[in-house]
Amino acid sequence: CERPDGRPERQRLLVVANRLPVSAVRRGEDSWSLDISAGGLVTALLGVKEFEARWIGWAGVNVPDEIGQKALTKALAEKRCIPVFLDEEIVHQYYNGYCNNILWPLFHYLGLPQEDRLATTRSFQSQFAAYKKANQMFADVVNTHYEEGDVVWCHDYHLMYLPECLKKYNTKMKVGWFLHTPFPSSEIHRTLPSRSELLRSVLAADLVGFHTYDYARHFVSACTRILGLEGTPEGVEDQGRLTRVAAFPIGIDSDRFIRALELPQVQEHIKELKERFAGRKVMLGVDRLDMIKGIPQKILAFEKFLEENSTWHEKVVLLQIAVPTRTDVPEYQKLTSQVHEIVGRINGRFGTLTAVPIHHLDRSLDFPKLCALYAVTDVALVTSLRDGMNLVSYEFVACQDAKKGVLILSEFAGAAQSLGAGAILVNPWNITEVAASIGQALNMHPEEREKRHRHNFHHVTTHTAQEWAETFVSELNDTVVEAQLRTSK
Ligand code: ADQ
Repeated sequence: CERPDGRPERQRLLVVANRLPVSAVRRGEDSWSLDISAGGLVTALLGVKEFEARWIGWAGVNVPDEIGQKALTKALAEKRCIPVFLDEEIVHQYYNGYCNNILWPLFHYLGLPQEDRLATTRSFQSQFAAYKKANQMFADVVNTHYEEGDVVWCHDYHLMYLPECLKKYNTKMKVGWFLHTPFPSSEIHRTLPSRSELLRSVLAADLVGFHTYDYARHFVSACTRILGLEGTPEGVEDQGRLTRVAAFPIGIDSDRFIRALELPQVQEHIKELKERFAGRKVMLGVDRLDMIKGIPQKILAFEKFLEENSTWHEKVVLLQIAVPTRTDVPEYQKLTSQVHEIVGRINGRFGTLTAVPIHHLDRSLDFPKLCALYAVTDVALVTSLRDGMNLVSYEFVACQDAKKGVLILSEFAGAAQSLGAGAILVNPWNITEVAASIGQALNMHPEEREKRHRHNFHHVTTHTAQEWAETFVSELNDTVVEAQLRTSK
């Protein structure tokens, strides 16, 4: 069954990401239970109906024995998932080491902690070797399952070495690579010892995508300055071969959030929350507990607001929901204690027998509770120090059509470029400015709130996750056709 352009009706899409969209728990020697773990990427790709998608990635567990591997492979196949088995040493060096200790902070402009700097410099080569080895293992699995005409879509900073490995197997494979984090200024990228190898490998892809035009521009300028290649409006050219580079801003499945608000369970939560916080304005933060999210900065700005606005004491509450991540990493443990300490101090300072100003939860909320919280919020606070996009700001807007609450948004989140006209943009490092914005948001006239909300709601409901994925894959198909035409001339 073919379309007029010769492509099959439902093209096969191999989505390659470090983690599969399911969490696996071993129940016995040869039995596993699987849970779909929802996140931005999972929701985005589950909503895309045009393709027959298969996922390739690590299941997040060490499975050293053959019986376990066979059973897990079989269970995952029912969910259209294909595992890459990584042993503990590789995970330690590739995932904890090179990905999370080197690339993640670097791409978010965060330096390494002082005490880790030298240690990281020493272990750099072995971690990069493990990174390449892991990427090669992903490539082997892709190559085994690849069929002619498939589109291979590689995701994120974990797999920057993958495009080159794939093209070595088959130059005709259609390969796209998308980065979910920011791509930093070339001056930052050039500090990475493996800077050239990573850029060259990414350039082996046919299409390279980023959330914003700025990240794309940083990437092209890194290729120009570090590799001496020519940057063009279309991308990067190397000896007549063009790698297309462009911005593809991600979105959410907005309908899923809007529909959820009608569910009786969500309505029930909304009622409870309204009763619980009656007479108080609700401010909300929802983040993974990560350095990049600027949680201490957000809480300090709220403290400053309370210091300067005694009339608001007991009339406003900040709910900060922070889901712990990378809990085995000392720096993340330090961040958790730091947040707890600041929250304790502020609650001690401004709390009364009947009300505390901050409710901080170290946990994930289920979808109905999350939607209800978004819906009752008056002001959402997103203070990321850097963030590729930030989907929480999109989810908040999707749930606010009744209330028309205000979004305070860091100018360092990619979302600032799409929701900037409706949000109050802030520099999260400037707590005086953030505190003033909290006052502005709480006192905003309903007409202005409505106008700002309309702008953001329109954007969030028209630039969806599905549209993002379809645009990327269709651009990838077109890029490959154009390249074939160019070489056949
Ligand atoms: P993240 O850094 O994880 O994603 P974000 O885009 O905000 O950041 O997505 C987080 C997701 O997790 C949201 O869907 C949110 O609802 C959920 N979540 C967060 N905290 C939660 C909690 N306490 N309880 C329940 N759910 C919670 C990375 C990049 C981003 C980029 C995305 C997608 O860092 O910049 O936007 O990928 O490309």
